This record gives sequence, structure tokens and C-alpha cells, in this order.
Amino acid sequence: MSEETASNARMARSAPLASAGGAAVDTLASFVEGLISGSIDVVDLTQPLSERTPMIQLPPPFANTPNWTTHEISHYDEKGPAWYWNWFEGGEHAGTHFDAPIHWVTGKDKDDVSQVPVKRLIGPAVVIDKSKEAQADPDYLLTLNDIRAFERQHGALPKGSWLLYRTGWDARANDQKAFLNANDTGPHTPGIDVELAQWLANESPFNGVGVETVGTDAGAAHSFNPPFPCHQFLLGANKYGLTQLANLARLPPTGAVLVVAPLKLVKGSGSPCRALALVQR
Ligand code: 23J
Ligand code: MN
Repeated sequence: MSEETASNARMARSAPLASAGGAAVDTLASFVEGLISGSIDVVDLTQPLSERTPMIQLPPPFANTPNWTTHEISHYDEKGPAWYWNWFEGGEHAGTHFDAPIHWVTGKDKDDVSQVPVKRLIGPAVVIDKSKEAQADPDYLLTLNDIRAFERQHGALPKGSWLLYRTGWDARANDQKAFLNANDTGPHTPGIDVELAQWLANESPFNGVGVETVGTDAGAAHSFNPPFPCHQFLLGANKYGLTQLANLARLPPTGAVLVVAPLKLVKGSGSPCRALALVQR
């Protein structure tokens, strides 16, 4: 291809930056401008993943995930003089991670993590803050009334959005004991009540639910009827879970955009992921 032809091909592919008369505006170009100018901020919602990352602990007789472990292959040494690299072992549900529908028996015929349509991994973030309530009561459960009150204050919930549930639990994320908050009656961490879990799955415009705790369900959800209602209803409705999020305090209640990137693990039930939020400043 000549220099000139290549240049024409590039021009033909690029859409106009702006246009008069109501034609399409190149929103991606203005987005890039926002990134460069700093008017769009990128907030990392991901917790660091290491051997110290807290892991969910299911009671006997259930099997558990081993801790995340990194093994060094070489470190600019005789095993590899100019390169440093590791291999790791760990669970699909380790640290900040994504739950695919196939994770739960109610979603057993639905998508594994490699099959989830990527378009559903990007969407508006709706951030509801119950950190005061969860601090006063570690078993606090979000209800449909809370969502209705949020809608009255902030307007309609956008279609294809994600509910991000702030509880302040991210402050405990580097301390397994405080994070799981278990005693002789089991773990005590905030969650979502049965009625709301059912509504989120079957009535809401949300693609998924993100939390700061170890799972989308409350610590005490093993005792709910049905048990683990978020997992049961949301994954059964082909929706998604997102856990161990950080920095939700840096997001506005509405207007941010969530980007979730789980690994494309074939037959995977979930995956550690990077979760990012784009925020207009
Ligand atoms: C297996 C069983 C119960 C739960 C979970 C996994 C999770 O929270 C998870 O990470 O999906 S509650
Ligand atoms: Mn999970």
C-alpha cells in the first residue's frame, strides 16, 4: 500500500470529532480527550492480590480455596539471567473477583466466565452507601426500601448498570480476621436481604452487584431462606457478582462507569479481575 493510500484508509476509518446538525458525535474521541485532560478520572476498585489476601472460609464439610501463592521462576539469576517471572496458584474466587452464572447450581447451564458477553462487563455504576449502617450493625442487610429511597433521591436506575454496595468493609481488607468477622455463630458481614436479592435478579435493570465484602451474600446468608440468596437468584438470572472492591468511597452515587475485566478462563466459574471506574471530575 502506498503512503497516500494508507493515510486515506486511516482517515476513512476515523469518525468526525464533532458535527453540526444533529449527526453522530464521536463520543469515543471526546472520551479520550477527557482522559488526556484529566476531566475523566480512573479509579482502581481492585484490592491488591497476594498471599495476604483474605479468603472465604466455608464451614465443614465444605471444601475451601487454598491461599494465593506465588512461586518464583527466575529473578535475573542463573535460572534466567535477564528476566524475572513467577507462576501462581490460587482460586477462581480470590481477592477482587467476578462470579459467573455457572458458579451457582441455579446457573449451571448458563455462561462460564469465558462466555460472558464483554458488553455486559461495562456499564453505569450505581453506588449506594450504607457504611454508617454497617458500622453500627455488621449484619446489616440492604433492602428494596433502601433502593426505592435511592431512586427518589437520585432518579431512575439506568439499564445495564451495576449496583455497587458500599459498606466500609474495604478498610478491613488487609486483615483476614476483621474482614471475615466470624465468631461461634459464623461470619458477620453486611449483605442483601432475600426480597431484594430476588428483585435485583428478576426486576432490576442491573447486570450485576458489586460489594466490598468476601462475597455478594451476607456473612449470615447460610441461615437465610433460601441460603445465599444473591448467589441463588442473581447467578440463576444470568447476572454477575463482583466482590472485595476497594475505593467505592471515591465514586459519586451515579454517573461513574464500571469496567470489569475477569480472565477468560475456559469453564471458569469466576476469576480474579481488575475493576476500574471512570469518573467525570
Ligand atoms: C461458595 C459457597 C458460598 C459462597 C461463595 C462461594 C462465595 O461467596 C463466592 O466467592 O462466590 S458465599
Ligand atoms: Mn465468588
